[in-house]
Amino acid sequence: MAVSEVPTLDVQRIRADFPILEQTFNGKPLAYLNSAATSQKPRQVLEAMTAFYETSYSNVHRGVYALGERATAGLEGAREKVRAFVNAPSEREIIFVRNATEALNLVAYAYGLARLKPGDVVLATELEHHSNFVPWQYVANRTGAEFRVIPIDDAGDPQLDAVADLENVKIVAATIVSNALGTIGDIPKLAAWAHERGAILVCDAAQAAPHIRLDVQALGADFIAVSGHKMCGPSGIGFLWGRTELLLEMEPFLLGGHMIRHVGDQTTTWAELPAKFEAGTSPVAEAVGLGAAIDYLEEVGLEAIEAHEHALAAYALDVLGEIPGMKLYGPPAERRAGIVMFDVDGVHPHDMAQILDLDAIAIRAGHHCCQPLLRKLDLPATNRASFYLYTLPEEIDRLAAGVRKAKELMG
Ligand code: C6P
Repeated sequence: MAVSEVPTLDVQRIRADFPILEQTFNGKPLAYLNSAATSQKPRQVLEAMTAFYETSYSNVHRGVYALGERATAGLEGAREKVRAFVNAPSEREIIFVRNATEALNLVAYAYGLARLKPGDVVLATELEHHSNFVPWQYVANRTGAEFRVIPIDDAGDPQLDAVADLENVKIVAATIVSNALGTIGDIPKLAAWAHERGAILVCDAAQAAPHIRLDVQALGADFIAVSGHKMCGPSGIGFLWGRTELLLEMEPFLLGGHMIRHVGDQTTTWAELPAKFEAGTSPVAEAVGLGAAIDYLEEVGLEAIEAHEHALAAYALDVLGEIPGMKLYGPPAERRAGIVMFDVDGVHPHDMAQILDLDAIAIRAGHHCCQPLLRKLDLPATNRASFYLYTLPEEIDRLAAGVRKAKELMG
């Protein structure tokens, strides 16, 4: 193994926290290289959820009894952890949702659909995951606004000159970290560009929150959307952060219990933030799990995780780059999270993933929910390996050996 940079993480000690990684498939240890799809969960998160269910579970904000208060404290304690995690000015700006997709739809419907009109322009980058592309395309079509795509260069950076002359830009949608190329975007620059035009910037932080330190006050975006399951938390919970003034102006997205102040026969008034956007029974145990995941990531250190991923990305680009017929996409390692998208001459990406699976190496094949990007690259599908705090360089060696084997088999 020839990793020259960091890893400052004690990866073996971290791996001991992840029971799932102890398994073998086909008699071989699991090399889970698909963390961008979803991360694995440490014991600390699983135990926090079990303990919560065993001692504190109840509905929240409703029961006037001790157990209900305990459950409410669990939910609201998690909200405070999320607030601190992204350095939001207020807990009222943290809205719990199911995942980043729901957070982005919330903004598209409650902000976009309500405000856009013919003549307005909505921009999304060519790098976007469908979750930060399709909702904007849809609300633009519904309102008569124009939907335009910001082209990107080979590193994944948006080419703002191409859209600089557009007038009436109202919304710019951009990812902080690409799930396909791994590119870490320059969000403060993009926020300044959007704000100069009187537009808001809606950021997809699904791949950023797990891997790099986020500070919403320094980023300058107006909304960010996060999924808990990609950052060591459970599935079924994510969050939207938005500026108070925008959240206050917006109409609700989902209607029903908990989000009301007064229900009259003809009209209803809305609860305060964040309840206005949290209709129905909250994902309470999931929030507790997300809070435990944040504690876990903070204890390991986001900066150490990011450095570890840069080192792994650099190593992967080196060892995969030596394979004949290998095509690698995206920016240099220091500008990307632990994500490497590749394509090998003569081996279909789905065959590649299946052959690697025989050696218990799990990677993703397909369009990665980024059809606009794949169209630009003129490819129907690629492979993607993605790393996290528990990934070992040896697993990347196994990936490279598996890719060579697949080439021989298919060649
Ligand atoms: N990307 C991947 O394999 P949800 O499904 O709502 O938790 O996350 C959606 C999403 C939004 N933005 C980005 C940048 C993402 O990467 C994802 C999820 C997974 O790349 C599944 S398609």
